[in-house]
Amino acid sequence: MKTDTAPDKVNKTWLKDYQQPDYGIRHTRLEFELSPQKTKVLARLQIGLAPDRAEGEPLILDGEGLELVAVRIDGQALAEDQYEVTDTQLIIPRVPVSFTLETEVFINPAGNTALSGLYMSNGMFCTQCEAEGFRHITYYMDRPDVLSTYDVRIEAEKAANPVLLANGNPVQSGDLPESDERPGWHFAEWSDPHPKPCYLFALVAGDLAHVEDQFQTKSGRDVTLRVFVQPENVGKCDYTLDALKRSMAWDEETFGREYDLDIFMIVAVDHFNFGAMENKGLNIFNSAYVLASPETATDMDYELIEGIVAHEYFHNWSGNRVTCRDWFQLCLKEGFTVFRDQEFSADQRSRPVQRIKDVRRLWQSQFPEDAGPLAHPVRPESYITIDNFYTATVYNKGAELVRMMKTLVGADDFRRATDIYFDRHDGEAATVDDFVICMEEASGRDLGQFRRWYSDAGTPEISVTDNWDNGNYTLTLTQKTAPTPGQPEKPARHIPVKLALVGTDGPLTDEELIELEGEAKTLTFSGLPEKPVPSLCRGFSAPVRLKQALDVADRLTLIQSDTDPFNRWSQAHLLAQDLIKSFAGQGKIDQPEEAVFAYANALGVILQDETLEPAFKAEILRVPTESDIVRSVEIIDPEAIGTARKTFRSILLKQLRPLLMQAWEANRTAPPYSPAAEQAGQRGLKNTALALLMAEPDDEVMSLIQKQIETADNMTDEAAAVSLAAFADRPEREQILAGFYAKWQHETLVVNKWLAWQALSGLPGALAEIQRLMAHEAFDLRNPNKVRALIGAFAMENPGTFHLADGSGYAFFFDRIRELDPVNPQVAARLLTATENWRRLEPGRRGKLSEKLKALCATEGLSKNVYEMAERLADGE
Ligand code: B3K
Ligand code: ZN
Repeated sequence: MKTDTAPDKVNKTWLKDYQQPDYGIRHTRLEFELSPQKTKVLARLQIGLAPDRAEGEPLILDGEGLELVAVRIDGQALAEDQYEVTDTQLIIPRVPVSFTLETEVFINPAGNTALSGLYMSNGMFCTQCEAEGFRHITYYMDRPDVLSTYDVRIEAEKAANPVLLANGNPVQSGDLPESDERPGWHFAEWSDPHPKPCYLFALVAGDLAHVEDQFQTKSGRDVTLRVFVQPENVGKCDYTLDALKRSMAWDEETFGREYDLDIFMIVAVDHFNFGAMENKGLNIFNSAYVLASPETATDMDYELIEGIVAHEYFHNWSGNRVTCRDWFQLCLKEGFTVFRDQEFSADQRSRPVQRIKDVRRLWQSQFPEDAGPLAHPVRPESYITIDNFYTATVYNKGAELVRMMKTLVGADDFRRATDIYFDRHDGEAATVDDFVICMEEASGRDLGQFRRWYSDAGTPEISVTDNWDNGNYTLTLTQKTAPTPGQPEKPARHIPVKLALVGTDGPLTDEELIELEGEAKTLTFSGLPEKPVPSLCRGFSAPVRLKQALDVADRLTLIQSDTDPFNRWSQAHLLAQDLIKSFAGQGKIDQPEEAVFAYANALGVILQDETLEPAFKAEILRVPTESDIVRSVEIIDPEAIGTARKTFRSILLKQLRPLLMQAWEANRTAPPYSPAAEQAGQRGLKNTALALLMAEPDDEVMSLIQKQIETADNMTDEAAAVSLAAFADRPEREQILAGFYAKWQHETLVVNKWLAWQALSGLPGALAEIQRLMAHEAFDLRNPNKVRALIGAFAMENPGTFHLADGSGYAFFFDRIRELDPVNPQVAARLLTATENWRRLEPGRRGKLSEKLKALCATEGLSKNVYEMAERLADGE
C-alpha cells in the first residue's frame, strides 16, 4: 500500500492532461505459478511504438508491490542499469520500435487485504483489477486505452485448486510432471481473442463446484453458462443462472447485442469490495449477489441478484467491447449500463415500481452527493484515486443522462444511435463525447447544451409559478443550479420536462414534453374547466428538484388523481417528508396533524384500490426514514427528527390500523415461494403494513411478529419480522435476535443481515451494542460485507446513533476508519461518505464532526483513498 499523505506528495490526475499512450501492447501472455504467499507471474508482452510516435520514447510500465526478478527484451536479460524501478513504475529508457518484453515478478496474494489485484478469499485465488489493480499483479500499461489479446496459463496445486479459470475460451489443461518442488500440480490455459484493457483481466483458482446451462444466441452460437461457488453453496445458484439467461435474451431483443465467446462464467467470492465485476467472460461476484434460496435470501436479494447479473452481463458490450478511453469517461460504461439494467428490471418486473425504486436510490445517494462537499460532474475533471469516483453521480446520475437523451431523441433514434455507437467503436476505447455524437447523428439533433450535464455538477432546481385567470392558466418554469466545489457559475441546462395538468377527477391535458433550454419558460393553456394542478417531470423525466408551492389539497389531488404513478408516489413521499419536517419545526405546513389525517385518508383509498398493484401500494405506504428526513432538512437535529417521525407514524397508525391489519392478513402468500414480482409485491405490502403497525409495538402487534417468525417459510418474511423486533423496545427483542443467530449462524450472508439490523437500531444503548458486535465471532474487519453491514449501516442509515449528541458515535466511527484504512483503503474511504452532510448539522454536532475530519486529514500515513476523501470533505474549513 502506498502511504503518501501530505498534499504536495499526492498527485492529481487531470482530464485535460490526457495523452494517448506512446506504446501499444498487441498481445499479452501471462503465466502464473500460484502459491498463497509467493505467486510467480511471468508476463510476455508484444509491444510496439504507437503509429504517430517518434522513436526513442521511454517505456513506462505501472507496477506496485511487485518483487521484480527479471526483465528481458527479445529474450535478452536487461542489466540493472538498463532500467529503473520505482515504487510505482518500471522505466526502460531505450527500447526497440517493436519487441517482446518479459518480466518475472513475485507477489503475495495471501497478504493482499486491500482486495485489489490477485488475492485470496476463503482459500481460493481471485482477482479484482478495475480500476488500477492489474499493476499489483505485473508490470503493465495499466490504463483502459491499451487493448490487447490475452493468453493465460495457470499452474497450481491440484488438490487445493482443482478449478483454474481465466478470461476467454479454454484451450487446454492437464497434469504437470511430478516433481519434488511441485507435487500434484496441474495447469490450464485460456485464450481471449477479444482485445481488452487489463482492468478486465481475471483469474480464479480454487476448490469450486458449479451449475451449468446452455444458451444459444440469435445467430446460433452455443454458449456454455457456468456459475462457480464453494461446494456447499451449489444449491443456491439457480436464480443467478436464470437471471443470466434472461439478460442474454433481453440484450439481443432490446439492443441487438449477442454474446461473443463459447463460455460465460460467474464466480462467487465472499471477500469483495463492491457488488460484482464484468471481467471478460469471467464475471466475479460478491457472493451476496449470487447465492439465493427462499430460506436464506429475501425478495430484495433476489431483485438485486437479477439486476446485478444483468448489469455485469450488459457490460460485455457497454464497457468491454466498447471500453473507456480514460477513467474520466467512467460514466460512458457505468451510466449507460445502469440505464440498461434499469430497463431490463423494468421489463422483468413492474415498470412504474422500478422507476420509483431507481429514483429513491438517486435521492438517497446522488442528490446529497451533488449538494455537498463531494459534488463532482458525471464526468469528473480530476482525481487522486479513481476508486473514489465510483459514485452515485457517475452511476445513477449517469444513467439519468442516458435516459434524458432517449426522451429527447425518441426511442427509435435512441436505438439507432446505440447501434451506431456499438458498431463504430467496437474494439475501441471511446469517450462520452463519442456516445453523444452518435445520439446527434441518429436524431439530427444538436445536443451541445445537453453536454453540460456531463461537465457541470449540481442538481438544477426548477421553480414553478402559475396563474389562473378564468379558464386561462399560465405556468412558468425557472431553472437555477447552486454553485458546487470548483464550479461557481452554472449556465442553464437542457432539461426535458414531461408535464400534464391534473384536475380533481384526473388529467385535464395529455402528457407533453417541454424542453427547458433557457433560464425560464412560460406556457399558457386555455379553456380549462377548473384550476389545474401541474404534474411536472412525470416519470422523473429529469434529475432536478422541483420547487413548487402546492398546498396540501393540491398535493392530495396529485396523489389521488394523477395518472402518472411516479408522480403519485413522489407527491406522497414528499408530503410525508414535509409533514415530518413540520413536526420537527422545520416544515411549512401549518396544522400538520390535520394534514396527516387527510394524508392517511388518501393512503386508505389507495390501499383499497383493487386496480393498483401491491408493490406500488407498498412503496407509497413506506414512511420516509430518518435518513430521508436528514437529507431533506436545512439544519439536521437528529433528536427532533426522530421524535417527529414517531409522531407522524403514530397518527398515521391511529387512522389506518384496521386497514393495515387487513393488508397484513390479505397479502400472506401461498406456498410455494416464488421470487417473481407478483408474490414479492404482496410480501412487500404485507411487511410494510407490519412495519407501520410496529409504530406502536403493543402485545397484539408483537404477536403478529412472533407468528410471522414462527410460520415463515422464506427469509423475506422472517427477516421482516425479526428486523422489526430488532428496532423495537420490547422485552422479546433479545430472545428473538438470539434465536435468529442460533438458527442461522452458519450462513454468513444471513448473519450479515442480523449484524445490520442491530446496527440500524435507534434504541438507547445501540452504540454499545454495535461496539460489542465488533468483537463477536460473526464480525471480521477483513470482510467488506461485514464492515458494510455493521459500520456502514450504523454510519449511513442510523442518524440517531451516529450523531449522538456527545460525539461518541463519531469517535467510534473515526477509530474504525483508522483501523480499517491499512487493511482495506477502498472500503474505508467509501465509509467516509457518511459524513458528507456535516455542514448542515446543528452547531454542536457540526463542530465535533468537523474536528474529527480535520484531524483525520492531518494524520500521517493515510492511504491516498482516505486522504482524498477526508480532504474533499473537510475542504474550506
Ligand atoms: N465495474 C465494476 C466496478 C469496479 C469498481 C472499482 N473500484 C462493477 C460494475 O460497475 O459493474
Ligand atoms: Zn458497472
